Amino acid sequence: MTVFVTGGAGFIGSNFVYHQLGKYPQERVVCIDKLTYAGNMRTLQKASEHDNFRFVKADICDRNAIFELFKEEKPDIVVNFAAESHVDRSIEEPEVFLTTNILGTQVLMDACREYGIKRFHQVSTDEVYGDLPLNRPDLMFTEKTPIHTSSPYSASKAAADLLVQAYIRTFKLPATISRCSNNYGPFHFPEKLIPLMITKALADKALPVYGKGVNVRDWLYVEDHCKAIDMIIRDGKEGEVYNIGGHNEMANIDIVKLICTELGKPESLITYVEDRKGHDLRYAIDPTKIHNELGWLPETRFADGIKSTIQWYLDNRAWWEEILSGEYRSIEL
Ligand code: NAD
Ligand code: TDX
Repeated sequence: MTVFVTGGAGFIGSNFVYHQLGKYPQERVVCIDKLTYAGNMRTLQKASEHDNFRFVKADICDRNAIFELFKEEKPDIVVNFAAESHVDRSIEEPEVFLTTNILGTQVLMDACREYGIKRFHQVSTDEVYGDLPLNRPDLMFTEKTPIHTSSPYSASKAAADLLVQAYIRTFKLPATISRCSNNYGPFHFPEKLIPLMITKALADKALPVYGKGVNVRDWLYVEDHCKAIDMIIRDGKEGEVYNIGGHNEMANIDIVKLICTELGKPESLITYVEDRKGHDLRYAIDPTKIHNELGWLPETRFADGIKSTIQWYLDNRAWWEEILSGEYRSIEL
């Protein structure tokens, strides 16, 4: 069995690489990553010591390179994590989001059609459903919630989802889609809320909270996401969408205060800054389908996951300091 993991030098993709190599050491994992600012070879250092792991630097939009790799490796399963993933960057510069997130997905699916595949899995996001009001805790996103996007990022992910569904129907591509809530855990790039606040607090720098900090996200420990994807690619039904979420809604400000408490830093570091344009109010995933069909349940309680994540950033200072200094861009393994 050969599994292609695109975007495996990023946050969730790398956690998935380690999950696969740990659980199925006899299977081959080929990581394809362009190494944008979000990709980091240091993250894959341990993986690269594994006999069944191969890293290929390539852009998923590069049709020739991708087709060549499919021809050579004949993957059984492709899991597409590769994407531009940061909402704020999509507001500043939308174009690369459309190129990578939509056209890159198309190239991968065309290669799957050309060379044959057991399963193509698209890693999507809860952001394709738009947002929910803060005063209606009874509402949640199900797989039937209409697509309704807010940012160029979420619009590009939704466009990719529609394209995957078109390939499923038109070309009978054996594909699945998962839409997950906010992840946290090791190797999270320090531009996203949790790692940004941890690394800034450790340096006694201001903690920039957008607006009033009341926006709510549904946080899931990254390993639980990886386990869910593993279940979907092996036992999930072709053509289906699966929501993945932790039933763990938290307001941003409460997360930032918790990080201050855990690190023994004063809340006076918190600085309220201009709100994100089009800022989604609340995300909440209903994961009933994946629970009923595949038996998946989140295993890590937020109280434990956030503690071990903070500890990981304390134990792995070199990893994020190399990012802050920019040195990580020139690492070769
Ligand atoms: P990330 O930004 O940490 O990593 C993205 C990776 O993709 C990087 O290694 C980058 O180098 C690579 N990449 C970017 N453009 C590429 C291209 N054209 N060709 C090849 N590689 C390319 O992102 P992440 O947080 O790990 O997210 C992974 C996936 O999960 C994304 O598709 C994202 O939309 C989705 N997702 C993320 C979250 C979250 O909370 N982080 C939640 C739900 C869904
Ligand atoms: O400095 C900040 N201050 C702040 O208040 C940052 C970076 C964020 N925020 C707020 C904005 C959001 O309400 O924190 C919340 C979380 O922000 P991000 O970490 O940027 O994540 P979000 O916008 O929720 O998107 C994430 O979850 C869905 C991922 O980045 C996406 O890739 C995923 O699809």
